[in-house]
Amino acid sequence: MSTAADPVTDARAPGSGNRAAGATPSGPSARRTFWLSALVGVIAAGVTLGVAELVAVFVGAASSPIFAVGAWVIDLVPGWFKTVVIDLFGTADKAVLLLSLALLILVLAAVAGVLEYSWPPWGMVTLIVVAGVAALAVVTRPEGSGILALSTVVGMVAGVVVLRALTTRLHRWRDRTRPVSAAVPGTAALDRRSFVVYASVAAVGAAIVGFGARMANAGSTAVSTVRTALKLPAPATPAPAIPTGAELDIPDLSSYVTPNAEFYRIDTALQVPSVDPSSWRLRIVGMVENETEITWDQLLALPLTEHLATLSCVSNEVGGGLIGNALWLGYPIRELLALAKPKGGADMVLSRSADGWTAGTPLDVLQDADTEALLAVGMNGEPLPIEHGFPVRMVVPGLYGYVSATKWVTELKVTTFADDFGYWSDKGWSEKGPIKTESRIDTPRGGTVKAGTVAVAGVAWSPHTGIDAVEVRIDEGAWQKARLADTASADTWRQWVFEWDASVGSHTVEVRATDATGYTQTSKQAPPAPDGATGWHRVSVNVS
Ligand SMILES: Nc1nc2c(c(=O)[nH]1)N[C@H]1C(S)=C(S)[C@@H](COP(=O)(O)O)O[C@H]1N2
Ligand SMILES: [Mo]
Repeated sequence: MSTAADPVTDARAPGSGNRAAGATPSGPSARRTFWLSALVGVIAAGVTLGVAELVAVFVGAASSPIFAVGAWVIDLVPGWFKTVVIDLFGTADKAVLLLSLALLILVLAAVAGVLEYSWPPWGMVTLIVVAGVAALAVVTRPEGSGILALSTVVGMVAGVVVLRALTTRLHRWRDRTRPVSAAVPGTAALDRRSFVVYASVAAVGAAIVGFGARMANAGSTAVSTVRTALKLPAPATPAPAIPTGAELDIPDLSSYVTPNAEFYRIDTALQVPSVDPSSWRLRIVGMVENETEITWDQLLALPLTEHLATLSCVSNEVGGGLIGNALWLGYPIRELLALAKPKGGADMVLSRSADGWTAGTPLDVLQDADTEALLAVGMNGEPLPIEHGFPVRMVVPGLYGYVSATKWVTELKVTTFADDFGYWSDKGWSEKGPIKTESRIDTPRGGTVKAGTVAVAGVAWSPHTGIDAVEVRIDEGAWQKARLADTASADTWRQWVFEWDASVGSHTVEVRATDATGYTQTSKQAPPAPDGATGWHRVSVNVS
């Protein structure tokens, strides 16, 4: 910013009638003052959020107001709206939510600034009310508590101080345009400097402190350090070795086991819950003879089982990527349920996460001796990644994640479908969610290929039932058998390949699978809601 000339007064010099010849430069125009007062509001909001983030480093990441408000919005909006947003933005839905929230805050902040300048104390009142709502959101979250309001309250106090101080400075500067201000000692240049310096320091300070603190909060450093240092016990019952024939080794074909870094992630958590294993507990409550509680150390001391299973999201479109196969390490849930002894009449287990999310799983599936439903602690040879549920989650072969795969799980409530419902089942999704038989073409995924033999390959799944056959057809011709890769069990997807003698031109390729019950995938196109998408995956390929 130039100090030699005063851009404010220079710009409005011609025709401004309120300046006597030879008078000192005056303050900003009315119009400019309006925008500066809006800017004051934005800076005050920035200070509020920046300071709140800073305090949250000490009080706990769950006290961050913007994330608590975001989480609140997620829980409050109706199911159909969520479905629309997820359809439009897919897994970017959270970024979109946070961006909309930031925009709303920007507008409210500008309004607060303008109000405080022209109609005090209504700007302050606005800031306090908005911060109050945010504090309420923080406190009422499932992981919330009264003390967590501290971050927002301290941030709010800092914001009010800055709002007042900057508004006062803006008034002083602006008043230079009025003849009466000649009586006040000083010059517009000095008043301007006082405003600009205060505003810049507050804005830059808030940005640096806020950004730094946010990084610290997002890293949830404490729990990731604990996780890195962890060594899980070896399984008492290891998974059988994966047959070498399970992996076809075709470029662009999904690997049989999905690496953790590539495993899809779906949850409602704007901020990943940080759950320390040393304070983690699982309570088994509800319709049971013995209410049971198990700690992390007790869980690890039990004979653990290793099991390979494919997990899919009900929101997965035909051909979509919301599915993965991993080696899970955990303790069979049926054994824990046997300790708790469910009472007659119960038919559902409502599992609850540290962040309040719930899933309703059929009790008989969890008790079934042939279903490796696990309380999992390990994923592909390491502790669960934090975003995949560290320290403990559920994995139930054959069921979509929304009715079974509770991450950061802390409670199992034995109950009935008549009395309880899981998070999504209350929002237009089916209460039962067996994974549908499906298949996907991974390669070629469209584009252009060379004429001659083309390896068309992909995966097919019907977890817990198993896949018996995969067929491919070209240009809606006759169905032809693809070659199925080996599999470790019926609980995982299977790779398949079809050697296609591709001729020059444009072609369509389709796939369909038949599961171990003899059921062949329906051609009927259905959207994911309410209980999973159906239809044949089809790609268009140019052959040259
Ligand atoms: N706590 C919690 N657990 C959850 C969810 C959630 O929103 N919160 N989403 C479920 C859904 S819909 C799916 S598909 C799986 C996804 O697990 P992943 O992210 O490890 O792939 O987690 C399930 N467990
Ligand atoms: Mo899901």
